[in-house]
Order: sequence, then C-alpha cells, then structure tokens
Amino acid sequence: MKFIYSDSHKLHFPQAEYHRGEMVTPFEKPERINLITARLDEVGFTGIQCDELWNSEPVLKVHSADYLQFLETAWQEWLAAGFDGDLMAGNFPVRRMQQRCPKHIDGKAGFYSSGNDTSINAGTWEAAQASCMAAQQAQKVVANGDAACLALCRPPGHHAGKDLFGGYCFLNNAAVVAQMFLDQGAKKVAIIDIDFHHGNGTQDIFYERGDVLFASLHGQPEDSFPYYSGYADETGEGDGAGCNFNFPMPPGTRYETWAEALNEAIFLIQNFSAEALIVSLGVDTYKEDPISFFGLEKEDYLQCGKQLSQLTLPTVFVLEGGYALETVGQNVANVLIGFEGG
Ligand code: OKP
Ligand code: ZN
Repeated sequence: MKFIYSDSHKLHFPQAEYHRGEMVTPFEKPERINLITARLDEVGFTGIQCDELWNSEPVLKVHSADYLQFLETAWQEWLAAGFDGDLMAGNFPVRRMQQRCPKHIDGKAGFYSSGNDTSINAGTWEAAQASCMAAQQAQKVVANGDAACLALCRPPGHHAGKDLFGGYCFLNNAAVVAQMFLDQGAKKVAIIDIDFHHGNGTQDIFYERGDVLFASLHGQPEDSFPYYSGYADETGEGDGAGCNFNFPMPPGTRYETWAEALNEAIFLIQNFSAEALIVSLGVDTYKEDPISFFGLEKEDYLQCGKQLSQLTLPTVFVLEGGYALETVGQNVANVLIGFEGG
C-alpha cells in the first residue's frame, strides 16, 4: 500500500494547549508524522510526497465559503489587530447568543470554532491545505486502481464541521475524500471513524445527506471530548435519516467489545451498498494514549485492519489522532498490515 505525506505539515506547530488545568505542549505535534513515516518505511510501505496543488473544489462542497475565507485570512487579521503569539479562540456564541459573525478577529475565531484547543499560527492554513491535498491525492491513487491508500494527514480533520474548526482540525479530509468519490460517480460511500474521539465534524457535514453513511466508534460523550455529540440516538435527519451511526463506549473498553461495534458498523456499511470506504484512522484507542480511555493493544490493530478488509471496498485511510508517541507508528502500520492480510 502507498501512503501520501506532505512535509508542509511542519508549518503548523501550535505552542501551547490548555490541558487539565495547565498549559502544556500540544499533543498533536509534528513528530507524530515523522514517527509514523519512519515505521511505515521500515515495514515496507511506499511513501509518496504529496505534489498536488491546492484544489478547493471538493472542499467547497463540504465546508462553507465564508469559513474557508476565514481560515485563509485569520492569521493576517490577527497580526493586523496587533496581536502576536498563536491565535486561540476563547469566546463562543453559545445558547441564546447571536449567531452573527463579528468583525474583530478575536470574535471571528470563536464564531468559527468549537473550543480553545486548536490554535492558529502563521503556517496553519498552508499546513491544513497540504493535509487536505494529501487526502485528495490518496483518493486519486485509489480511483486509479489501487485497492487502498493511506493519507498521512496533519492537521487531522474529523472534528472540523461545515464552518467550524476545533479538536486540532481545520479541514475535514475524510469528508473531502468521500465527496470526491461521489463526484466521480459513486452513488453511495461510507466513512468509518475509528479514532477514539467522536467524528463530530464529519457527522455535522453529512447529517442530512443520504449518499454518505457515517459510523463512529468512540469514547462516550458523558466522559469524553467532544462532549456535546456522539450519542447513539443521533441517527441523521432529512435525506440523511438512518445514515448516521454512533457507537459510544465507556472508559476501559477493550478490543473484544470494541471489535463487536466495528463488526456492526461493517455490517451496516455492507447493507448500505457503499461503493467506497473512507477510514478516519486514529490510533488514540491505544491503552497508553495520553488523552483517551480505551484499552486497545498493539496487536489489536492487526485484527482491526483485517476486519476492515472484509468489506473488500476501495479504501482510503485518512490519519486522525494517536498521541502515544512510542507506538503511534506501529499501531498505524499494524492496521495496514492487517488490512493487507499480513
Ligand atoms: C483530536 B482527535 C478539552 C480537551 C480537548 C481535544 C482533543 C482532540 C482530539 N479541553 N481535547 O480526535 O484525536
Ligand atoms: Zn482522537
């Protein structure tokens, strides 16, 4: 299997994250990609540097134009306001407030985001675009006949909604890949999100669409980020009614239980007659992950890949989370090895 990466991810390196009462170095760090790339090289996968230039066409079908405009100009506006250091939102249009975008960048940032966990620096927009293009290139590799391909996206994407950044995400790379398959003629596609966190952005984007099945396995919202979505009774609306499936699970969930949910999701995808599969691949389900609470072991990722391969669909893997640096490379590689039948 080929994997697509882009060195431009390094341009996004937020300085700090507020975590459990203190400012810490962000968990979503550039080293993640170097570690994963090193492991994939070691076990014989073929890395390809992304060489695609920014293409907003499929992106504008899953994000709003005003949101993309915000991302493009946010850093310049921040500087023009006389601020330095990372842009971090701190105020949000919550219940009973006006959903009107203010003029000031400090207000705009909160209008377009879901939390203070995701800072913007000088190179963030370029890195987010490059991340999205790695996903677009991986989609083309699969459209041209490869059975599967991995996009090493950084920043990740599954928390990015139609017009919201947050949860370390800006552009929803998995959603863009799904949209590309549809634009190329597929009638229906499926996205399975196996990151520890609920893929609230992906759910948001496709909630009222019947051409994309979305299934997410995640830490239950009662106890885990993103807290305000991911319940099992969120099943889609309008044309999308019955196309959204959430599998929230409690702290300490181990592979046996998790794999049952995975099998259920696989069964649903089969019944949906999806013509392509997009896997939002996070390995923060690992037992030692610093911000998550499941108990998956390294070997479980082999089994996970094997289960996914049973769908026998053209598959694009899109990297999401995974923050246990010692094993992030092995865990990602194991999913691919299992998928290829190793
Ligand atoms: C991104 B991905 C509350 C904690 C915020 C954000 C976690 C983002 C995870 N202040 N944590 O799904 O791995
Ligand atoms: Zn995650």
